[in-house]
Amino acid sequence: MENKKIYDPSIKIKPESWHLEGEGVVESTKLLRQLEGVFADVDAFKKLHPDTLVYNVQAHLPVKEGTPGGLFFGTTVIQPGKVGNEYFMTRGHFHATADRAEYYWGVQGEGMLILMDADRNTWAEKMYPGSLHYIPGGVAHRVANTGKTPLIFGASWPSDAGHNYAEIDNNGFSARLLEIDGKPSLI
Ligand code: S6P
Ligand code: ZN
Repeated sequence: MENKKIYDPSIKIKPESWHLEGEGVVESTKLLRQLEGVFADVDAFKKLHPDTLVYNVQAHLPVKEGTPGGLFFGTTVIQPGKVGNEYFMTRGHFHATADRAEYYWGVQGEGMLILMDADRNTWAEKMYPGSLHYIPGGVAHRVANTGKTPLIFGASWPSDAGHNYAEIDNNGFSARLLEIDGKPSLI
């Protein structure tokens, strides 16, 4: 950076969709077939098209993953849908550096942030435009879209947090968010 020079930011967020545009944005998508074993109802899972889009993530990673002191920023869009009576949701994870915290916030749509501590106590917080969620270190997090439109949420997390997916892949959360009598319930 040059002394006294005024710059345009190298990255921008679209005001409505929170779509990220600019340098260093990485994108990934999760199709249903990449979420085998995540949903409880195996028969319902097999009946859906394996290429169904469940969610996509954009992330701005200005430093190398693992660098202490940096921050990452992301936008996740989860499509509406269910596998049986279980809402479309993210895979969910603890952080690899377990004590690292994260913020999530609701941008569009309706959903639920599902949280589980190291003792496997599971609870949830409602997500909607403007909801803000502090996820303490040591708490696994997953988001479900409980609405009829795409759920968009933002996230920011430390660049040395990393992801521990194995714990959730192997043991899941201790409760699932199911639609019971038309309403989301943790079962
Ligand atoms: C990263 C942050 C989010 C998630 C994204 C997808 O720490 O929590 O960007 O990666 O919402 O969820 P998951 O569980 O598939 O990584
Ligand atoms: Zn995280």
